[in-house]
Amino acid sequence: MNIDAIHMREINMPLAYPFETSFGLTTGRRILLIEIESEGLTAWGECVAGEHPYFSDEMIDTAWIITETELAPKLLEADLEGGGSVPDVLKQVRGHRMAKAALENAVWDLEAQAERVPLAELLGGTRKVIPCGVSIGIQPSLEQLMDKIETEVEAGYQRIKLKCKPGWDNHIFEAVRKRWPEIMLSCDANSAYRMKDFDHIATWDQFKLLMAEQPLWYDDFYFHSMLQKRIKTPICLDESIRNRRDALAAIDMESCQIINIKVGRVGGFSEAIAVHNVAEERGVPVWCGGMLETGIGRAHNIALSSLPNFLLPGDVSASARYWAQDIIEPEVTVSKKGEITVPTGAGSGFAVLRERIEDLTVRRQTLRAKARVTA
Ligand code: OSB
Ligand code: MG
Repeated sequence: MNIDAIHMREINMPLAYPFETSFGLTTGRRILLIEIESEGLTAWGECVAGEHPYFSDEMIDTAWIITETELAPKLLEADLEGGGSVPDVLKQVRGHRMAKAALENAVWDLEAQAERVPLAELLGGTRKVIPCGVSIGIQPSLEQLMDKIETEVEAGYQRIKLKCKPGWDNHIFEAVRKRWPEIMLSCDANSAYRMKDFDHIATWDQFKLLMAEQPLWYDDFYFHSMLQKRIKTPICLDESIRNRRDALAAIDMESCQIINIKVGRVGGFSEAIAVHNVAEERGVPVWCGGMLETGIGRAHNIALSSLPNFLLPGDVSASARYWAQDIIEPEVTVSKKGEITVPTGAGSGFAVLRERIEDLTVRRQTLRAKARVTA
């Protein structure tokens, strides 16, 4: 399979609801989309790098330049077997995993279309439906938080994850547990705590959280393993896990009992599957994280979540929680049971709304393959 052209574009989309984490507030997204053309087919990928290098060291502008100057030219020269052969083509470039993932995932999507199979099946997925949770940002007040949770619990979501930070933790956990003693509840600190907070974090055990996500440094395993020895609440790692070896190290060191897999964070579907498999072999459940994706990235998250060791509800939720209008059709919807049905059509199973994307585009670039000499 040869790639004839790679179209890069930046779209700007306001979020329907602002999203606040311990590292900042997001009101709208600037998103790098990739469209690849190959032998009459076209497939899309979404780069999940943020507007700032706050969640990771990548941001949309670094992803743009690396894609344009390094990654896309390498991909255009390669003779690909499919999505699984992309990491080898891009391996000379260190890091920039979110930029790489957008390209690799588009190639997997293309391969699924060419083979006329659902992307989920091509990735090794087995589930017909996936269980869904929501990630609820830091709110201006406890009342607003309680209203949000009420809405999501009513909608059927199976797990509520609360973003937290020092000063926005115990009092909200307490209020939520008082009102909903039984819901599946977790928290995500995005690295907001330090060693001096170990005793404080140990008090969370009383709230029966399903997990505490990435409480400490974004690049740490060792101190998370020290913390895990002190608390009963299972630690889940997000930011720290960049690849399969990290997952192995974290599991062996007992730094976590659960892993959040974000396909962009680990560099694409190949590595996401490798993390999934190594966790499965060691009995560690995984779930699929979210990065405020448009429908393009969301469709890819749904396909990935259909793999067997995605045992816990992910942060993959309905399009309407993010966008007044999504850029795919149909929009992603969640049933009253809190499930998304995995599409059974070829490729991602969703149609991309090209006109709507055109309207949102603020920057574009096309790279084409050099004329190929065929024997
Ligand atoms: O840590 O999971 C995170 C969004 C941006 C950056 C980091 C994270 C998140 C989320 C959003 O939690 C989850 C979603 O897409 O709903
Ligand atoms: Mg997280």
